[in-house]
Amino acid sequence: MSVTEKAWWKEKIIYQIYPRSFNDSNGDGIGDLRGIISKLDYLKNLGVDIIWICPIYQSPNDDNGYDISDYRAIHPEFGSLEDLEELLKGLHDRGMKLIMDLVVNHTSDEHDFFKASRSSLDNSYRDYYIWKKPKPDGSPPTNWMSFFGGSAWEYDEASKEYYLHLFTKKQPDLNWENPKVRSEIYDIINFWLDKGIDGFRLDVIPLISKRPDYPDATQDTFPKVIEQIYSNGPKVHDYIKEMIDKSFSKYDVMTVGEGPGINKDVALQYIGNDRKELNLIFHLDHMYLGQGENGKYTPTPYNLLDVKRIFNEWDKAIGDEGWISIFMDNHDFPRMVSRFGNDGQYRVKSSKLMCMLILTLRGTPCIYQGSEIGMTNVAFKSMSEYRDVETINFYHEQKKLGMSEEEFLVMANEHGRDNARTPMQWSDEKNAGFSSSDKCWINVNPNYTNINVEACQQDENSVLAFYKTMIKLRKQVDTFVYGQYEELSKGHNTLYIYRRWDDSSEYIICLNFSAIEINIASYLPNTATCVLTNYTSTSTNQLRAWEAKLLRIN
Ligand code: ISL
Ligand code: CA
Repeated sequence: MSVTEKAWWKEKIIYQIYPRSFNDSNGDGIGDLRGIISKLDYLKNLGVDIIWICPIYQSPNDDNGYDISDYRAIHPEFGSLEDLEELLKGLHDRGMKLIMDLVVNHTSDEHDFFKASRSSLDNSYRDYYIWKKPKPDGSPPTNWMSFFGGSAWEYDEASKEYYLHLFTKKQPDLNWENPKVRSEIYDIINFWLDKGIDGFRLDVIPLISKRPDYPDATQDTFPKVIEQIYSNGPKVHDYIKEMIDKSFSKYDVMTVGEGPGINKDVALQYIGNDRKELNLIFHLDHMYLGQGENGKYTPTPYNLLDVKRIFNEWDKAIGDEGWISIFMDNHDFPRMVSRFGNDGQYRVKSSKLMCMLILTLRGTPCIYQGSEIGMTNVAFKSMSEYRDVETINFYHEQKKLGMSEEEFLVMANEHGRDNARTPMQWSDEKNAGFSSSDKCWINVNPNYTNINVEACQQDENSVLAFYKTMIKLRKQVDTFVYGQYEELSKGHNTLYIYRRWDDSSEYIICLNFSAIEINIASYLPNTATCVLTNYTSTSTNQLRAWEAKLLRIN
């Protein structure tokens, strides 16, 4: 049997915090660092170890902090540097770790670098960003589309050139070809690592190297365009290696790359043990399922077979040579119980099923805030409730094409990023206990009266209780971390049954992604004992509606 190298970041469990929506300590309607500090015991008790916190730096918030105007300053709405240091100490005192978000493909257009860069053609910061002349007819240099709709090029009247922004026009892409840019970035990374943080999640890291010939996009879906044009440029590995060499290698920290466009065929170039690049990645193949020509607002159908195929192919492609994170949602995608489970009648059952899935697949689990209580998509009633720039931009585009608000809302309520960004539901009190303010930055999901942490804590069969049990189990049994993986239910469109095994033990995980009860005897050996199910009683060979069963093979 082949052997996987051991590492602390393979054995621990990541919990992702979206700070604006986690907990508001001072009643201004915006979550903040002191709000997180006051929930550290909750997190410890849940059993998670690595807290990844989305950007908290100075930012005009065009993309909620993913547009940074000062990398060394904390945004006052989140608190101060002292608060961050206290948070870090609070985590370390509890034996937990902190990783921050590093967004260095682009800055805010309000960053001093960009202000200088756009000020004139001969400013010394001009080539910190990517400027190109228009085509002879005045149109943008390429047909590239931004991730958030419209052209990825913005015309600058003063200098008569376009600058590149793969995201919003307030997020100009840095020019990594320029060694001065790279060295500024390494200084920023070291500034934070010197404070003692435990690593970074590297935002859109495969996008930092651009194709020098700037080819037009020709693929027919947006995820394919990402692979063809935006991701995995020719120098990306030189840059990552240099970054590791100049900063990360000097510290015992983890690096997790966010990987739009990193497919299974190129993954090992980033995470292969021999490459000395990133520790692990969040690949987005399963998240991008269903995206058509212009992305999520031109949807295409998919099903469980596609999800399983992606997990199977990735596991095979990586083997013992590298490592990934396992997650089914984050701040950019709908809530996993609404997307892959059943958030109606079977919300509790299917939330537990999703929990068993992410905690028993092969890779470091990442739990997004609120999943542990089964939070769902929100179904806003009006576009005025939406805050996300992506949703709003696409709305304006679709409106021009004749779509009504009602029609667009149906799509936004299914695909929009704000589904995951409504405030954490702590209790059935005002604003779900998230904030004492009369107005939160985004509305609370009205289902908080029923779905909240306090209610879960009073119920021994709650989603939260199930998470705690699964987290303990994952940590007790090495097989779930390092063991091999194989799907047993290939070709079945509602069953996901797989085994995890090593020299010491073997488990079979049986997940029913439907409300139809089914006999699974043909998948099981005679010697299976049930360790855990999301039902209160056990049943031998039947898998009931949305049942998740963990079996030990003796
Ligand atoms: O959000 C997405 C789909 O709706 C993704 O395509 C997302 O844009 C992509 O995964 C990159 O995401 C990251 O960088 C963005 C930021 O808006 C996201 O929040 C972040 O996770 C730009 O910094
Ligand atoms: Ca606040």
